[in-house]
Amino acid sequence: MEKNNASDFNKQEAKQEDLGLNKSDGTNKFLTTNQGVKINDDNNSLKAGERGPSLLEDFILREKITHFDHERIPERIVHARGSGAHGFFEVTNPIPQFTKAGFLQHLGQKTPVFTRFSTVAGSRGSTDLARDVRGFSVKFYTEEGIYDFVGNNVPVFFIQDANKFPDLIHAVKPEPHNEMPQAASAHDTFWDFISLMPESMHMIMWVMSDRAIPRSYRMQEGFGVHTFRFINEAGESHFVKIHWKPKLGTHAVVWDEAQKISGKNPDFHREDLWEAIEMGNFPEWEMGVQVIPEADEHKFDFDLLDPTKLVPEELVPVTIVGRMVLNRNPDNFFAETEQVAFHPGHVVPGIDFSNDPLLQGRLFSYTDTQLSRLGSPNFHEIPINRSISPTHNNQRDGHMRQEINKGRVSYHPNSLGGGCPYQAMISEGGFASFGERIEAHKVRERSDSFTDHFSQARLFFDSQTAIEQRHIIKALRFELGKVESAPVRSRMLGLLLQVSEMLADQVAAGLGMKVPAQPEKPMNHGVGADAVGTKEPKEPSKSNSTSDALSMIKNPTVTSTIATRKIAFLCNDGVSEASVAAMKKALVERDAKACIIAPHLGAVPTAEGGALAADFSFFTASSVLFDAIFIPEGNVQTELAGNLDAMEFINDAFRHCKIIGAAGAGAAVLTAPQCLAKDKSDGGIITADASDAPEFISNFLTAVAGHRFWEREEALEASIS
Ligand code: HDD
Repeated sequence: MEKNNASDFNKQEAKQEDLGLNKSDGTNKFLTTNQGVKINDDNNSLKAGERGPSLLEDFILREKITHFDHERIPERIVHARGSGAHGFFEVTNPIPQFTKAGFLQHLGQKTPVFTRFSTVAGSRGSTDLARDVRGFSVKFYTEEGIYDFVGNNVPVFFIQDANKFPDLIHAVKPEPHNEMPQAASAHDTFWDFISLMPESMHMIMWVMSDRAIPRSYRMQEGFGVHTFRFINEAGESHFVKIHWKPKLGTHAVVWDEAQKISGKNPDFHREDLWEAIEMGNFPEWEMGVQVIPEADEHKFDFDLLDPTKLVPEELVPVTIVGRMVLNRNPDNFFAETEQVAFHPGHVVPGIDFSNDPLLQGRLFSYTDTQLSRLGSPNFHEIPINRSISPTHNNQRDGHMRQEINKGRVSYHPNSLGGGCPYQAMISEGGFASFGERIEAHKVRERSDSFTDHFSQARLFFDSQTAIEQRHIIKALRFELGKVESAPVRSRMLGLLLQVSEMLADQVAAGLGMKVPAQPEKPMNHGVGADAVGTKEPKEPSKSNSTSDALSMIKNPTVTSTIATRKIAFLCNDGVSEASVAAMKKALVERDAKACIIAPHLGAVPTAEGGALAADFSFFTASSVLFDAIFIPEGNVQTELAGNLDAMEFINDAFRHCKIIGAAGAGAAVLTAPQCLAKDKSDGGIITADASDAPEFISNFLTAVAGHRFWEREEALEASIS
């Protein structure tokens, strides 16, 4: 389709205009059949008499039911559950020295994008808060065609070779005999597989960390995982790792909270993304690159082609090149978010692949999966997938073909069509693969440089704060605690031992087991003695290095903003309107949201004789859906202590290390015998005699900006074991 000229690409609306060609709105229109015939009665089927049988002749009924019967398509085999949004990518630091990709050349240049976030293991209707990796995919509608970034919120992967992907996914999905558990890795088949795959150990550290339970899609990093190549105008190649850093910082919830959110609001992340965009709080990330010259390929003590390894930011810093802003929700979930089809093989000139064997396998898988999911090789014609740069080739026909190709010529070379469409020279933007020199034997083998499975797992664990390490230990205790097979648990302890003795000991203590003296040989090296193509894992390096960028708490991307945070105001009848108003004003000024939670919906009478409108009742809301709580002043606030739901609200907030602000009689609620916070005042509990006490509000806001008061957790469980 010939729709856009080059200047259109500099405005974000280019893709919206393109989608507009397919948009439909029934407002003030007649109801019709799909053939355009106006319908006179959409309530009754055609029958032989009022009480008689329906007639086969009823084409209106048949069309409606037939369409309905076919409304579902197969869900994605992985990443089935997800949410997407439109936006733009803007260059803030052009990098023509590294890549000739047209969309990265000029300062201020904008490219429309559609971005989808997802969980991996669960079905389409599963909870957002599963412990899982999050998919992070960005479709760039560039002037030179579609570029898809298809990454995760974790920079490494479980396996090194795409050949193991079906095994990994079979192991983590619900078990095949009884289809349980849904959206969870805490079951035998997953840990059986992992315990036999030492290469997964680095990824396991990430997935057991709080990275796997993000507070929001808007508060997580993104990583391309593989090493890719950038090719510049001179044809020079640089290896590159792509990062996304969220403007709101990288934050997580705690596991008990995640499980409760899954019950209270399984759409928590979906709703959060949708609401933020609707409210004009557009989520934003910076895109950065770690660039490594070809000549430095072998400079590291790990292999750049190994997807279970990251390049520490201390070794190669991340250079920020642009920002992505998501500023528009889809009009139709199915048409856009469900039908969007990403593919790491959708690249533009200036971006190329490395020989990472996981990436190489992915390059096959993604088109193949769209054929069964979307049903036709014409999936690129679905509006959300359609390039806004012109497409012309000799591919024809197939299910649901939309394009009407003119002329008698559908082959190349041809003379009857004047040789058209014609090939583009490289200087005209034609894509040419990087001419890497390869001289090799055909083998089914892994390089020796892929055999160090533990050093970076250790690097990750050692880089975490004590709080984060405790969360990893608890996650492993939970997950392995759900595993019935003792040999699987024991084998896992053997692997953990090679990451950290402390980690293995602590997990073992939680499981009531002993760490095996010797790590058990993985089955593919031992029990199945004829196994081929695998190698003994290397001893981990003994270096005690750490990387602050790997810790969410130490990570420099943590910001101190409270923008878009949700604060629950616990209000009994008789609450002080002035106290509510003062705190609300301060929050709104900083783009945070205040929600009134009361014993009932409707009007909450205030001490001043007015009324506040309750957003939720204690029955419909829960602390886990908010970032912090505030208990305003008001004479009858102490009665909240007698409300079981209100106390559960406060106790959960305390347990999850949330900031609790309370003023006047509101603060008295915290001294009730049934309150976990009783006698446990800490830096996360901000109280004052009155809301207008000096510094009270600003102290509360500063504490909320710190996300959680983690030290409380230490006090709650004096010892992990
Ligand atoms: Fe994959 C979907 C990310 C390895 C095969 N993958 C999919 C999505 C993301 C990723 C974000 C969802 C895209 C969307 O929102 O529609 N996948 C990754 C990452 C990997 C990875 C970061 C490792 C670094 N994937 C991987 C391998 C294979 C696949 C090794 C197969 C050999 N992935 C698929 C797939 C999916 C998919 C089956 C399912 C739906 C789809 O592609 O469109 O083809």
